[in-house]
Amino acid sequence: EIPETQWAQVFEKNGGPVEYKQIPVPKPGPDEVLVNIKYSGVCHTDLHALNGDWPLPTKLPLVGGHEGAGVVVARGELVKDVELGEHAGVKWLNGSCLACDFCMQADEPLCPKPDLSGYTVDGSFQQYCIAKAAHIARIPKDVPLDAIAPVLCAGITVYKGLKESGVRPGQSVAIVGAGGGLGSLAQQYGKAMGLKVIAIDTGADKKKMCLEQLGADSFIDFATSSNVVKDVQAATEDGLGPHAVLLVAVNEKPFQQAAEYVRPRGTVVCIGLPAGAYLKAPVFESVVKMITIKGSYVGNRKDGAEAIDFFRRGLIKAPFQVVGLSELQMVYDKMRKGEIAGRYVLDTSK
Ligand code: 8ID
Ligand code: ZN
Ligand code: ZN
Repeated sequence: EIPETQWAQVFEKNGGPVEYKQIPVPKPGPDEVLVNIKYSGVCHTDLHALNGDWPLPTKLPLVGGHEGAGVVVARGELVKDVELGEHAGVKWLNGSCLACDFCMQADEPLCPKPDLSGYTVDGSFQQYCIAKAAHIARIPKDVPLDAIAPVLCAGITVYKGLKESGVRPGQSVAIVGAGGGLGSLAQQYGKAMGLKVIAIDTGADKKKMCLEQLGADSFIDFATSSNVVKDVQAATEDGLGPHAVLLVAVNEKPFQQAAEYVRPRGTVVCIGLPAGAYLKAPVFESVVKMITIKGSYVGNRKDGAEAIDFFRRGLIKAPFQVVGLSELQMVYDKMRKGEIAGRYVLDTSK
């Protein structure tokens, strides 16, 4: 029995506030499923959407959220291969056309007509959420729904980013923004892939988490370091810098600095999306070091399945804190101040 109404976090205009209130439970279309969301991670992207940070308008009013983990409770008439009761994840890519040049090559994040959860369509900060059946993440029943929620965006994104970097086992990666949601998972995926991890962020809590819980080989505090470039290079065995840099910070500065410390022939992967930011790199060093600078945007369905499988095999353990869906505003307040080590996960039942 699916109820007529449900609890959700909704905002009417960019800038907020977010309002915890009752709204109708949506009905899935022919190619869609309805997922009873049990837990949803809170990604910094949700805050960008609320702020209206990006040159892409959001739906309004909007239910945010795109790390939703739950149970399929209804399906449209065209959906044959998803059973009621199955565990499923609602990801950033809620749907794509599956017919364009990019979708046909499994590059569906590049689809020109995507549905984006918690951005162009209502997302997972509600108890019942719709997703295109073709795009849901399949979550094995032995995987806990609270812990897997952050994997559905943060995990998939950093896993894809590491693959895009071309880095190989035994090589080194600098994770910039290591103490946040994406950064903490990036360290775990990096470790699982056999990489040496240099974590860059700030504060004693994040330092402790990176070194003691996430397995970073070294930690550089960007706020207290007198020379981040030198410190990052010094953290590699031969002093020549890391093979790859994953930029997951919400700040322009490191996007203008990474090219200076990345290793010759190395790759800088841009993932974080600070508002209005520009990349910058010195032409001379970029040329004579033969570096690559690229962007990476979530992952395709297969990346998602692989990222979940890493978790299922016990390779991914990143800290998260569970609070009620009703407490989203508190999470945003902490996120704005950069006070979150790891991820917050919302329990939609309270
Ligand atoms: O597909 C994508 N490209 C994608 C997917 C998901 C998220 C991109 N994102 C984007 C988000 O929109 C956001 O801009 O990645 C960024 C990071 O998301 P998050 O991990 O959810 O944010 P967070 O938990 O707030 O962590 C950010 C961390 O960056 C650190 C902060 O201290 C925080 O721990 N940081 C900052 I701000 N400035 C830094 C600096 N100069 C820094 N760390 C190192 N150096
Ligand atoms: Zn996200
Ligand atoms: Zn498409």
